[in-house]
Amino acid sequence: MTEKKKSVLTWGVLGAIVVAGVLAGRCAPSGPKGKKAPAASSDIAVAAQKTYVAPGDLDEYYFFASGGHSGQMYVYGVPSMRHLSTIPVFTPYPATGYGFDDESKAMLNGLTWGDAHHPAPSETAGDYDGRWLFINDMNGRIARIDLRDFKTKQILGPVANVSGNHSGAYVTPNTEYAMMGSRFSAPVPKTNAVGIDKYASEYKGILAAIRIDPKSGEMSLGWEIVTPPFNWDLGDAGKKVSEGWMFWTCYNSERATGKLEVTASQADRDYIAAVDWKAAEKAVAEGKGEMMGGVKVLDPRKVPGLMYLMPCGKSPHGVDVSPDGKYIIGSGKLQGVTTAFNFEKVQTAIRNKDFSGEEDGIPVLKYESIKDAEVEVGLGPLHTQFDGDGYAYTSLFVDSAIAKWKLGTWEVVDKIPMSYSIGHLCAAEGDTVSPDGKYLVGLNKLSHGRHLSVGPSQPESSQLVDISEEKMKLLYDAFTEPEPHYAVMIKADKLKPIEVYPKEENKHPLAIWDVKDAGVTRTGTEVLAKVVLVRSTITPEYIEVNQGDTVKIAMTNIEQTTDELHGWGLLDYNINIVVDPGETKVVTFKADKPGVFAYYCTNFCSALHQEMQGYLVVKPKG
Ligand code: K7E
Ligand code: CUA
Repeated sequence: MTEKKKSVLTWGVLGAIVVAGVLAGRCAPSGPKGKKAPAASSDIAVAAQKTYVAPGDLDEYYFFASGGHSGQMYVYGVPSMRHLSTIPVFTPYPATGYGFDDESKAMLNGLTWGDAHHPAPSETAGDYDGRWLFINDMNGRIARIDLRDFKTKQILGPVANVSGNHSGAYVTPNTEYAMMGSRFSAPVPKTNAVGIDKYASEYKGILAAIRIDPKSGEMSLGWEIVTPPFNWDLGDAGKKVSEGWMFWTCYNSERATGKLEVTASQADRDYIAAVDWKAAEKAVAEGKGEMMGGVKVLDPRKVPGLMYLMPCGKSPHGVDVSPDGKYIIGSGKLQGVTTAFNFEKVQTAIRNKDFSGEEDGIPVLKYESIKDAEVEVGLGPLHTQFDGDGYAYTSLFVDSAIAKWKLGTWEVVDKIPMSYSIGHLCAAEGDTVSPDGKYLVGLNKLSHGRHLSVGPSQPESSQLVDISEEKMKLLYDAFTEPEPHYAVMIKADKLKPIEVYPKEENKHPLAIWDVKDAGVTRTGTEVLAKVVLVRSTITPEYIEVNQGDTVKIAMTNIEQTTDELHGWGLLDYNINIVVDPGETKVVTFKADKPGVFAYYCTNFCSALHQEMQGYLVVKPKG
């Protein structure tokens, strides 16, 4: 290869990073396209080297991004920002057959979408332990993904009384609880259809805790707290010195209805709720909760010490607890500062009854007494993440930038523009007791022409930032499907996913491991077909039933080889199953359409994949 060709090739590789723009000037989203200031080529070369993961090499981190209203979870590698996998959670996903087989269909329970915002890995002593990943759905649900196989294992909810569960799924430092909350206060119970004119008095906010079994990860209803009709927005669990407490932000403490962008911004301050969850546990154990919709609901008026309100800049969004648990960071999202509240001062104010008022009997702590600093981060602070060196990183929606500042000295030391309009941000293990620093991803709401046009439905942009040095440096632009809100970054070596389901672990009652056990049995109008999937045959290759029969197909992929998935797609019946190696899946349906219908393996598995097919014959009724 000539030198010239080589350099052209190198620049081809680097081109992708050029687009990322180490430049990223603060061009307004409406600015002219394709006119970007040239970056210094040395910066580009450094960025390229830092993000380039050579063929065969592996990324250093897993990056789990919520899929927003796609209802899914996207998995990327960092620093390459390559999309590795999509984990369907609240939405059927034909690629993995999710939502088609009996089990996943039952889990979705008729709902075909969700709005998933905040993933939360399980923690032990405040650190990611690599076992599970929880994620909220606005529709009052929470899901658990098992990180052993990257599959959704449980969906809990819709949980009674919760309306618009935005403020989850933050978990406590030893995964005792995940959090929930009502963004849209409603009558409790919701079936009590009181008119909106009674909003201020009859509508109620709900904060909720979902119990997690420490061995199995199984979620169950914990308890709820009934609150004034605020809009509970985000949450975080206390850690270390603040362990045992949960925090939630709210907007609209005005209890207004209609034109909220104006009416809910009248007061100077809204609140961060501070809830002593150990006190909640105790109160529930003492029988102080009232059973409503199958869950114990606590009234803070009847449980003194349960809940306090910390005044915060108006209309706050995120609330984030520092790695040592000392500071609670909350920002009015219309302001230019973020407040660092001091947990010890909160405790002192509680002891001294240093209150400035109350809301329906819930004491409001005095702002001046509990804050340590107002940090001048810039306009529109939303969310904060941390590194291991005592720095905090706050996303600025209005400024479209990230501010880096020091905990304790409150000095803003650096800023980097984001393209464009950053929402959440995610640092490596940046919400744990021991953040890694290194990488930070800005989860931007707009991508705005920094990619080939794909029509009006544009992707979002996620920008990778190097935070290993004093100055933040933009490394890479990745484009993602809508819509990551929050994401978490986990050190890759913490996860040890399996690649096949070991045969000896498959305890499914309908599993078979030998083609001679495959076949069809009938009990009245119920037909059971035990099916073996293995390269390159579906056994049996012919299934005959009568119109009106209930047909149950139990298929086992008897492969024990990595990546040897098989599918079972049944034409005209809208059935699409994908079975991983060593797995058994069941689908039950009514054979209501007479005729001959082909089924075939949908997942390319061998040179003779095309031959992996069969027929379902449905004989018409007499
Ligand atoms: Cu988009 Cu956490 Cu739902 Cu902030 S949330 S940006
Ligand atoms: Cu099995 Cu394709």
